[in-house]
Amino acid sequence: MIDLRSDTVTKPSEAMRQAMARAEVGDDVYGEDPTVNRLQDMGAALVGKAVALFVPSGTMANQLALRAQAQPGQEVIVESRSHMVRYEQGAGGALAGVQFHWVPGEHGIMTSEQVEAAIRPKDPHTIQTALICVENTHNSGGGTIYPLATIERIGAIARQRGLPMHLDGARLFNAVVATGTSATEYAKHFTTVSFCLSKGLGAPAGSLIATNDRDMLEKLRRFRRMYGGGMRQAGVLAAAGIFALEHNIARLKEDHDHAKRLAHLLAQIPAVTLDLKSVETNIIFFDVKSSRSPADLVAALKAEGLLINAVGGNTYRAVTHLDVSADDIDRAGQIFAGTLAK
Ligand code: TLP
Repeated sequence: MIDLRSDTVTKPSEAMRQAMARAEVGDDVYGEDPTVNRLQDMGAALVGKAVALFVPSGTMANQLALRAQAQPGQEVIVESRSHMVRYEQGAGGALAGVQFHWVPGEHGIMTSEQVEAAIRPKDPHTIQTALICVENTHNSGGGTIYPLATIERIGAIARQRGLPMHLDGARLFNAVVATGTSATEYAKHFTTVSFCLSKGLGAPAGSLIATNDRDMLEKLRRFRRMYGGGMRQAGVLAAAGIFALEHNIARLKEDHDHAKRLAHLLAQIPAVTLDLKSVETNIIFFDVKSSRSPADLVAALKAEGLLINAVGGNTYRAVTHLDVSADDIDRAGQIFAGTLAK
């Protein structure tokens, strides 16, 4: 089966499993797991921050960032199709008690003018803005990369208005590899930066949230405990994260090349509408005109050995990752064309 539903489906390689099996562990709620501590130090250094916290998921990293940097009843600026809006089960409202101020970006990218206009005035009637969030790369935007200049402009506005910023960098390293801009350069405008080990980097679970502010780290640690994310001998998972950071960053380029190749194959199919320029990293969104319903088309593709996600309307998502080869990509193109021709 060629599984292009997400880069979350990657399975730990044999070498990664060996690193996990050998991991030295301790109780991480006491701060005593040496492998977790090493991963946190590595992760912080990679994004140019002083400290980082290992958490079970990207969702928890985002939620801790919201909980630690906004008060219930305050407002958080987010892009309207961001993961925090679409895919976190309303946790921003349910757990942090914040209201989201949605900004509709182009392919998920907000402009600094839009962000500035969304900041609330400091008058006694108006809800108060607490935090600005940016998602890079932007998942629902199509794996799109924030131009560094846009982040710099948003950062300058945030500083001027005294607002912290959080980066949902679930796929930050895809942006890094695609542009050559360092993670530190992207991260320096943000108070908190999260990135996932369990997407294209290939670890089975885990994310890191990094900051320069040690008081912030302690807040994040308290809220991690509150949210049930304090793990014990988590070094077994952290070892997979270390392996991922050591071996799987540069190879993300292969995933990007595969995505471009697949996009090119799909775009040749008459029933498919796909903007080739929109494919910047490892995520492809496209529309299909078909007499089948999306569920039926997904099932028909599955029967031929290809998994993709229908994401609403006539739109579909395919994501490349380290468990798909160049041959798989060609095969996926053939399956798609063959199934739509039937
Ligand atoms: N995204 C998943 C699904 O939840 C949609 C996927 O298959 O793409 N931020 C961004 C930008 C993400 O894309 C995701 C996962 C997360 C956060 C959350 O990560 P996890 O799944 O570890 O909670």
